[in-house]
Order: sequence, then structure tokens, then C-alpha cells
Amino acid sequence: MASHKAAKPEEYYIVVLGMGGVGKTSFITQFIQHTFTEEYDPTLEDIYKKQITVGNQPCIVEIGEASGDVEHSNLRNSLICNADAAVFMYSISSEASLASVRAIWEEAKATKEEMGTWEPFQTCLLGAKSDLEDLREVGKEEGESCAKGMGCMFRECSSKTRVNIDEPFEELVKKIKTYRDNERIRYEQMKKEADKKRKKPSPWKKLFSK
Ligand SMILES: Nc1nc2c(ncn2[C@@H]2O[C@H](COP(=O)(O)OP(=O)(O)OP(=O)(O)O)[C@@H](O)[C@H]2O)c(=O)[nH]1
Ligand SMILES: [Mg+2]
Repeated sequence: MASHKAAKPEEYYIVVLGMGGVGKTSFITQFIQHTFTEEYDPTLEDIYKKQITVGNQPCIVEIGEASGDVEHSNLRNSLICNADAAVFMYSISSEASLASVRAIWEEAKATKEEMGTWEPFQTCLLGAKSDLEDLREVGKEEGESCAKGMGCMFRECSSKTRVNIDEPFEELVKKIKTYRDNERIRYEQMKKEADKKRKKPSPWKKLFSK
């Protein structure tokens, strides 16, 4: 009897980057566990995993969070190296966090360019804590225009009120998947072309069979 083994869900690696306290852990925890806490427990480095369904297909999303501090750039870089996509996070209540995440974006770009993998790297600029309207220091248009300059998609989110928590992950997974599918198609076409060339009768054979 033929056994139909279910295909293993594909894995997607996403890194969440940004200055200390902008809300990275809260964002990931809200995505994974649907919970939020006002308490602040700084992170050095953490990895989380969740299975989601995107376009009817099960996907495993592995999420890395690294400290945004300058002295921890090695930890951060090792996560960036292995990631398919990044969420660059600032808080709408801190202008300084936007400048900081821009510097982190430059760092990530340099790392990926050096590896030759900047082009397929999918990115999102996320303005966190959108519920703190009274404390807003970064306008939505400022965030949008910054994202445009960085070539990132853009959203504002709130982990407290669960606004735009699932969407950034789902959109990044879709983009990674599209890129991978296109690469697979390109590879299959290249293989077909090579097979066709191989099957053509050799001109030597023709010459000697006269
Ligand atoms: N009001 C509000 N507070 C938030 C939100 N997200 C996070 N916070 C609070 O901001 C503080 C820092 O949040 P974290 O998620 O720990 O920040 P982080 O970026 O992981 O910080 P580090 O791990 O130190 O880099 C905590 O007190 C959270 O409760 C939000 O969407 N709205
Ligand atoms: Mg954290």
C-alpha cells in the first residue's frame, strides 16, 4: 500500500531588530501567545518558533530577537546572517528609536551585501506602541517616508491592543515564499534547457555518419 507522507512544513527565519525597550519581545509574545504584559524584562538574545498557515500551507516561523545595543552587534549579526527577513522596529513614542533602527538597518544591509544575499532579504519597518497616541513623537508619514527610503514595507502596530501583529509576519512569509518559488521555477527551467541541449544530436555524429 502506498504511503502518503505529509510534506514537512517549510521553515522561515525572521529576525526582529530595534533599540532596547521599543517592544520587540512584546510584539513576538503577542504573536505567539496572544498575551501582553506592562513589565519590562530586557532581552540579550532569544529564539521563538510558531507554526502558522499562509495561503493554505503550514509554515514554521522561527523568530530571533537580539539586543539593539552597539556592544552586542556580534549576536545580532549571527541572527541577521541566517534570516530570510527582518522586522526593523522603532517606537512611535521615541524619535531616537527611529534614528537607531536606521543605523541597525545600515548594519544589516552591509552584512547581507557582503554575503551577496541582500536582494532576497525581505524587510518591514514597524512603528510599535501605536496605542500611545498622546506620547507620539514620530508621525505616521515620517515612518512611511523612512520605510520608502529603506525599501521596506511599513506598518504601525500595538502589542497592547493587538493591532497589526499577525500581518507583518504573514506578509514577510508570503514574500519569502514567492521568492523561493520563483527561484525554484528558474532552476527547473535552467535544468530543462540543459537537458534539451544534451539531447541534441552531436554535430560530430552527423559528420561521421555520412
Ligand atoms: N503601551 C504599550 N506598551 C508597550 C507596547 N509594546 C511594548 N510595550 C512596553 O514597553 C516595554 C518594553 O517592551 P519589550 O517588548 O520588553 O521591549 P524590547 O524591545 O524587547 O526591549 P529589549 O529586549 O530590552 O531590547 C514593556 O514595559 C512593555 O510593556 C505597546 O504596544 N504598547
Ligand atoms: Mg526584548
